[in-house]
Amino acid sequence: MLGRQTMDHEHLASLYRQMLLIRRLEEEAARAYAMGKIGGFLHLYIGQEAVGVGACATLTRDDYVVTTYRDHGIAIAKGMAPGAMMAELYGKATGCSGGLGGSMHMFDKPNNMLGGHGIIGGHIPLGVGAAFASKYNKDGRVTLCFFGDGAVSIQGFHEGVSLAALWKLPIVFICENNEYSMGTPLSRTLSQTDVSLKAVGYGIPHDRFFATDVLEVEQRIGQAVERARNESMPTLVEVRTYRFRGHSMSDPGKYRTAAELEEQKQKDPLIQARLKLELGWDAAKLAALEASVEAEVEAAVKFAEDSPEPDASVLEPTTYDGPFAS
Ligand SMILES: Cc1ncc(C[n+]2csc(CCOP(=O)(O)OP(=O)(O)O)c2C)c(N)n1
Ligand SMILES: [Mg+2]
Repeated sequence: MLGRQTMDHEHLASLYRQMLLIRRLEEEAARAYAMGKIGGFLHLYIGQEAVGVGACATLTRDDYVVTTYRDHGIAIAKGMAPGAMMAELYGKATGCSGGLGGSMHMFDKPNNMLGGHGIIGGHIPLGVGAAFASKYNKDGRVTLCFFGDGAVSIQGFHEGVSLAALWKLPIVFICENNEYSMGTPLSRTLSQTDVSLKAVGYGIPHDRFFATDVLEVEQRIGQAVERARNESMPTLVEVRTYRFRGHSMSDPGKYRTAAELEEQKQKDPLIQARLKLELGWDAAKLAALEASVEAEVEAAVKFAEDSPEPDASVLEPTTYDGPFAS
C-alpha cells in the first residue's frame, strides 16, 4: 500500500500469517467435512489466499467487503474470528450467522463483512449499494466487491459496474480469475478473456495482474482503494489466481491435468511469501509465528466442536423478522 521500496519483513510476516491461518483453517475444514462434521457445500479458497489477504490489508475496519460463496478466507482477512468462521461451517449456534448460513454465508457486522453470497453476480449490486450509501452519507468508506470470472457474463455484474461508473462510487471490483467456472475453462465462457477490458465499456480505470506476490496484491489494490477513497472513482481489477482444490468438496477436478495443477502449485503465493521470510527474517520468529497459527487453528476447531447446535426456536424470528434484526 505504501509502495515499499525495501521489503518490510515484519509486514510481510503479518500477511503470511493471515494466509497460513486461512490455509490451515480450510485444511481442517476439509478434514471435518470428510468426517461428516460439516454438511452442505464447502468451496475452498486454497491457492487464492494472497488475493483476499493482500486486498483486505488496504482497508480499515469501517470499509465494506462483499464476496461470493468462496468466502472463508476473505472473511478471515476482513477480521472475522476463526472460531466464528469454523463454528458456522459446523452449523453451530456460535457461528457468524448463528449456524444457519453455513459455508456460503460468512457475515460479520462489526467488521463490515457483508457476506458470502451463493447467487453468481447477485451480490455485485449489493456492493454497489453499500458504496452508494457511503457516498450519500459521506462516510469515507470504500467497498471491495470480489467475484469470480464466472460472474462477468452475468447481468448483476454489468448493472453494478455501470451504475458505479455513472455515479462515481467508492468501490473496487475485484475479479478473482482462477481460470475456471466450476469445471469450465474461461476460454469456453468468455469471448474476451481479458476481464479487465470490460472496464473500458464503462469508462472506468482497470488493472490486471497475477496474485503470486501478496505484497504486489496489496500495492496494486491499494492504488485502486486510494482512487475510490480520494476521488470516488471505481476501478475494475482482474487478479489472476488459481484454486488448488476442486470447485467444491464434491468436485474431483477431472477437467484439468495433474501437470497443470502441479505447475500452478510451484507458484503457490503462500510458499513464495515463506521463502522470502526464510531468506530475510528471523528463523525463530518464523517458527513461533507458525506455531501460533497452529494453536489458533486448533482452538477454532475445538470451539466449533464444543459449541451447541442452534435451538429450533431461532427459526421463526430469523425467517420472519430477518436474521439478527436488532
Ligand atoms: C446465477 C447462478 N447461476 C449458476 C450458479 C451455479 N454455480 C455455482 S458456482 C458456479 C461457477 C462460478 O465460477 P466463478 O464465478 O469463476 O467462481 P469460482 O467458483 O471460480 O470462484 C456456478 C455456475 C449459481 N450459483 N448462480
Ligand atoms: Mg472462477
